[in-house]
Amino acid sequence: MDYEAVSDLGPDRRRALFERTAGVDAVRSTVRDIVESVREEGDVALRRYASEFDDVELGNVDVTDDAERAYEEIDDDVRAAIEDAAENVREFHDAQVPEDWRREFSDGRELGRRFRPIERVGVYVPGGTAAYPSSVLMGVIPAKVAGVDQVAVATPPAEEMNPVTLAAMHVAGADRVYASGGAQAIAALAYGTETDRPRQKVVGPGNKFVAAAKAEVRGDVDIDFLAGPSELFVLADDTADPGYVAADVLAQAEHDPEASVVAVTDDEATADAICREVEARVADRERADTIEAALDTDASGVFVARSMSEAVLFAEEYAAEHLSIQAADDEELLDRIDSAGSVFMGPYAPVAAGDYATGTNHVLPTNARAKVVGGLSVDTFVRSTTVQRLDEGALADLRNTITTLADAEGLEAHEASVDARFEDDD
Ligand code: HSO
Ligand code: ZN
Repeated sequence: MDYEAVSDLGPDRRRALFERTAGVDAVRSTVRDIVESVREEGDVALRRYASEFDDVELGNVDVTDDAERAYEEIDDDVRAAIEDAAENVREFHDAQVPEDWRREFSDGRELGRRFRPIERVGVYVPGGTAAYPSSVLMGVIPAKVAGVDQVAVATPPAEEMNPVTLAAMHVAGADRVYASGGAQAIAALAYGTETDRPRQKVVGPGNKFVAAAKAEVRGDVDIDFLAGPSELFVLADDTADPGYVAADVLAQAEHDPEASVVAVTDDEATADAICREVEARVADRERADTIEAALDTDASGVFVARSMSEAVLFAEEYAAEHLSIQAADDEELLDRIDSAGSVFMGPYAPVAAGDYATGTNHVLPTNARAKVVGGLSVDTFVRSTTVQRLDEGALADLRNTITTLADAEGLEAHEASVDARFEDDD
């Protein structure tokens, strides 16, 4: 592969890089039909799609009981790894639990916020060509830490469901497990079927069909954000190890042929070395075909900027799901970037560490949504309520402001509701 100069990028290439849609728009109408069928036919539709898309003759959609069994049966070292990762994820999310508060802002005017968990949440966990027990932890643990009572997880059906994914459901504390995948699973979680009631919020990553289905049900239920195929942006200077950069690029590219992986540096020799390392390493990867397809799209590439400032602007506009900074003045560079889902600082923080085990969440906004939203967290699963208490003096202080505005809005009963409190005094 060859590196390109940032300054040479034409409008089409810029659009592919900065307005990533990963094919979601193209499948919207197919997905709309699937969502409609599940709404109308419930489990019958889920069974039909399981047979059509997953080649599985589905018995029970509910496979909750299999999770505990899988937990007992998997290898000890895999069970220990799930528990280790789960502990770090739990610890990091415990630190996010918001506290209720009340404060007197002026004499007799007390205001506050309280936080309460959503009651019933659905978490989608992708399957397909890989298994994602780690995504089970990332979706379920924050919900449980937030205090969500009923967490249902849906993951694609298989003749033999992946035992590690099932075991992770048990470790994370999922209340229900459903064998359902793709757009049909999102519809089932959102609208319910004979198997289960509708959920109030549906979260989790997935392919373009899952992302399109979430866009479809949004409005009827809450969603987190559209988390599509993986993205990586590496910001590297001439101190970066090109082998590490290449290894991280290949790692995120193996998720999906439509993954977007980008490395930007201000140093030509580093750019060239990254390209050579990618070429040298790709053939050894088991999922080389997927990686090559991802590297081939217009949304991926290795680029040389005229300066680190130009590279920083590129990173900000790209607003990556994962931003890796491998540069001498990494903290300074980070200070200049506001938009990224999760940031990996220095040579010893490969993105894979956060994918599995540092404790941060790996369900993150893609398609430049990091400009407006953060990744999955405890906040995703709580709602806030504001509270106010006024004493008589505080209401008297506000009386004129309230009645003047109510009058300006032509809402006389509002005005009267305040005046009523002072009838005895007037
Ligand atoms: N990098 C993915 C998460 C993941 N990686 C799961 C490995 N397993 C999120 O974009
Ligand atoms: Zn990953």
